Amino acid sequence: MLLRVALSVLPLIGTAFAQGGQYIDDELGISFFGYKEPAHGVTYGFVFPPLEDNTDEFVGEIIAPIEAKWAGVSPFGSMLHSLLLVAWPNDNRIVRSVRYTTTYAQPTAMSGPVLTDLHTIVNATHWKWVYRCQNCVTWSTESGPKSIPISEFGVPAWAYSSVGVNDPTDPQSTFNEHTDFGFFGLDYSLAHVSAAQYVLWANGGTGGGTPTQPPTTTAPTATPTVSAIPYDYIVVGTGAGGLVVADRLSEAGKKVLVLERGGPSLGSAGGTYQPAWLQGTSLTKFDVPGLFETMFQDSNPFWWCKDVNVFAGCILGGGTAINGALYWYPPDSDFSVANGWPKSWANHHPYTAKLKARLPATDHPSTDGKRYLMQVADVTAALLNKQNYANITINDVPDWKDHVYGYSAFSFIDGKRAGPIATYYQTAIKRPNLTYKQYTTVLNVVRDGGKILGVRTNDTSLGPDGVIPLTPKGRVVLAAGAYSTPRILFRSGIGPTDMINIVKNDPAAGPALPPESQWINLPVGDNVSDNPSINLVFTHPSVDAYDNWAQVWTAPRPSDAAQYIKDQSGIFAHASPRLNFWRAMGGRDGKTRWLQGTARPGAASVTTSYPYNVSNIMTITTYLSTGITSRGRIGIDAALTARPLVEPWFTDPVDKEVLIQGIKDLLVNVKDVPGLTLITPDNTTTIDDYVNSYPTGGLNSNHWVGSCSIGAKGSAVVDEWTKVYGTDNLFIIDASIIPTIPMGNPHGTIMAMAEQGVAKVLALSGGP
Ligand code: 6FA
Ligand code: ABL
Repeated sequence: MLLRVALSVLPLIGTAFAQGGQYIDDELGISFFGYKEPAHGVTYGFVFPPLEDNTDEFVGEIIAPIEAKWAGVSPFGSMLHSLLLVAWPNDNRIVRSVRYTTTYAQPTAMSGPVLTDLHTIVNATHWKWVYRCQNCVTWSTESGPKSIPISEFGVPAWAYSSVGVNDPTDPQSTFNEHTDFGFFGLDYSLAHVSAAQYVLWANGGTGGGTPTQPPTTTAPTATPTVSAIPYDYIVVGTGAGGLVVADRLSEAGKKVLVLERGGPSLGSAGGTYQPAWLQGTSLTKFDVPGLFETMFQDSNPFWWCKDVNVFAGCILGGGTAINGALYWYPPDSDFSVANGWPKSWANHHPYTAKLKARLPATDHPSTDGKRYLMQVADVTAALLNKQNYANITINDVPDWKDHVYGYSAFSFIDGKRAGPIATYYQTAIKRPNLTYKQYTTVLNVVRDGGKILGVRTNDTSLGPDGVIPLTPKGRVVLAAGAYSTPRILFRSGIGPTDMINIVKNDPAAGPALPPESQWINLPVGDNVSDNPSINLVFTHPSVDAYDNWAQVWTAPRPSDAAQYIKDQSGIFAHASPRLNFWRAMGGRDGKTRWLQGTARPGAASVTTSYPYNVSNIMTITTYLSTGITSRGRIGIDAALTARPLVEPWFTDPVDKEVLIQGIKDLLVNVKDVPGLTLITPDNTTTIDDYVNSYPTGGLNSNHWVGSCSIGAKGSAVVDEWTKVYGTDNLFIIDASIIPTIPMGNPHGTIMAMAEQGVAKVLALSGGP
């Protein structure tokens, strides 16, 4: 049992970590003082005779799921020079011993203590060992006597293994190092019962245990702990929102920890994943715009979040590392009161200006200033010209979104993906007051009522039980995205009761929940929207479908590859889109909805009875945008996978009518553009039938917003400061707080929103 790392040194610095309390063992009616460790579900309990009796003994228990091959506890809290109790099940019995060690090697039998088994249970799901330990409170060591601190606060340690001991029949069996360990706080001064009660239990009796204090099941108060470092701000997630927040908080001099569950993406940030043709360069799949379509074609797509059942990036940059990078400066409507924003948000211009200064848009991303593979833009412009659309530079006039088209604009710099990773992340990571931890997943926030004390992660090297604390006035900012932020909230006891109850039933996540009395009921997951989108596939003899992007990874056209490697110019400097357009539309409900189009070479799928030339295919995706009234709900299932519960597209039939009308209007002039042929849908399918039978998942645009909407108390999740209602110091700055679908593909709006959001967090008094 090598309790390595921190167990020998317990520098009792004041930070927060999981704290135990009183509970009743229902089977035995004994009230123990202890802790149910949430990661593995093992309970460690103790009860002592009256302090003044000074009897040098206690009654203890370990209750473990059957998966626990052995479990141990050090009531003193260290591995060295300490009484260590260890047990495991074998053949329906409990095998146990008291151990001791002076080095980080296998602990061996400890002389002095006397163990008596009081109750042992081994069944299909659990094992339980209730014992009396005499001569166990004080023991002698090489440097004098040591005692469990039975009159004050202690920090017991636990150890757990999923690997069995070498000889389970032998109480002194050797075993490998524990697979996990941690600590919890326990106020031993409260862990005493009357002499009569204690004597009953110490002799195998049961019953009589009554709660004398409300149970504390979670983490909570500021107490002594081990090595975890406290931070002023903990930012969870490095997507479009998180990186802006991390940069601005660290710029303001705060001590910031940024936690990201994924690994590196761009070459400049440590990424290395590249096709053979890029070997010898520092360019990765994520850097090269022309590799965008291969995000959907790769045999090992490690960048997707595996526990979110729509596309979401779990990698440095989040969605901005893997997206099409279409980038629009937000129009005023994106932050208007009419679209659900608090009045204090309406003037977004200063924040968009800050964003532009860091990340200017480009509609000619190739480093030589030329545009490449533009046939699709020409063909689509010819169609739109028949319908009185104006040709503009879209980001020059963000508010003009009716009957306009222009070249696709991107968040690329120097012919490479930039987004927030090549900009905000680069300045943030250089600051000594910012710490970045990748491959670290936040499971829940640790809280005492409305006060957040820290976050619990999957990395136990960062703090006891993976808990990383906040400084006394510290704050957490969640930026884990529209699906993962809600999941963190559910796992923290924040959200609708049905979602928290799913967490409660999960063996790993359930025990980390705060008591039900502290659950905070908020509409997390409601009010979700995403653009419904429909693909229209065409052919035109001028179009080069670029082999539908199928060759760009393994066999790129040699001259294009060479040109890109030379100076990041050419076709590979663009993602697939070439042209975008917008128009406004009235609906029979009197509301205005906007329609967006994106045109690109190639197609995700073709369904047609026409013969067609595959090398000439192109797609116009039509999206219904700002103004949609449909809303859905997202949440988690029993596996804690985040998913749509109510799909958000076309819950209002008027949305569908308007999109159908927009498609029909667009197609009216196809016959007027020589050579342009609509192949999907083909002439055997009406537009109404095509839209009505469209697979619902295919309507997904990956633009999820609204699951933690900003707005008024009672109907929203965060207030105008982006603070979660019912909490003192928990904030959200990501797509989830946006109440209404933005006008364009959203990462520009999300980053501008984050500029304004983090400014508000810094301005809100009471913080660090
Ligand atoms: N938006 C655009 O503006 N233009 C586009 O062209 C565009 N294309 C796409 C696209 O092609 C795809 C396939 C997808 C999925 C999205 C696209 N979007 C596009 C949408 C845009 O990327 C997203 O709207 C935007 O990135 C959302 O920004 P957020 O800040 O709200 O969230 P992210 O998902 O970007 O980042 C969340 C981060 O948190 C990730 O890094 C994730 O790994 C991390 N995370 C999640 N759970 C965590 C946890 N428990 N602990 C620690 N980290 C966690
Ligand atoms: C976006 O904003 C969308 O979220 C993406 O779906 C879209 O990319 C990009 N921008 C670029 O317009 C499409 C790909 O072009 C398709 O090949 C792919 O099938 C689709 O995403 C998947 O959703």
